[in-house]
Amino acid sequence: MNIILAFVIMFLLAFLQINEKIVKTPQVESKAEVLVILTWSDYNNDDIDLWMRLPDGQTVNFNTKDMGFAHLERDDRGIGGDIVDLPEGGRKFIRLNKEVLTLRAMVPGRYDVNVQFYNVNEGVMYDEPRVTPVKAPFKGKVTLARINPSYEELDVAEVLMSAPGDEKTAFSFTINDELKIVDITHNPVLFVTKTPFASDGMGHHNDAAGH
Ligand SMILES: [Ca+2]
Ligand SMILES: [Ca+2]
Repeated sequence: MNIILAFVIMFLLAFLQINEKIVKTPQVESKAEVLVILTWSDYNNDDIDLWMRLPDGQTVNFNTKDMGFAHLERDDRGIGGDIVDLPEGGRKFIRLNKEVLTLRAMVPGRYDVNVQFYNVNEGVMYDEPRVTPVKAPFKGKVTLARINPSYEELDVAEVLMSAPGDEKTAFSFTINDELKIVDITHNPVLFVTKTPFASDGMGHHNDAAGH
């Protein structure tokens, strides 16, 4: 056998194995079982919040991001946080309006997922001053997806955000004893506005119960 050809084949096999590893890495690192993804127009400046009520009644939100197996990856504050200071000086906008909540385990029980309009951020698109920001009313999109054994979207809900303080139910779902997601409903189930630090509709913390 031509020794150069043999080397070429060995190189290609090694290369393919490396590529295969790169492709597989995200699955290996992903420990999430369920994703709940909130997105809204990247050209809206306002802060809206994703909330989940767990079977034990506790909630995951911007103020309590980590509740064991349930975790909010990031509180997106609309335009706040989209401004990135560059190491060489200056600023760049990375316009993104997205919050992701993960369940790392399938814990049986009923879950409620709501979105609340937290506050309005006035102002222009600093980097694109001729672009008019999207203003309320606007719609948020909430996706419910399973990760294992493969990515599967189970529901996509739209929530209309009209004014600060608005609370809308995206969906509720049950994880049953067979660890399947069943009984997805869209009936309004309000729990956010009862929480002390939720938006009071005035665009700031409602701390009436806090002092
Ligand atoms: Ca937010
Ligand atoms: Ca943002």
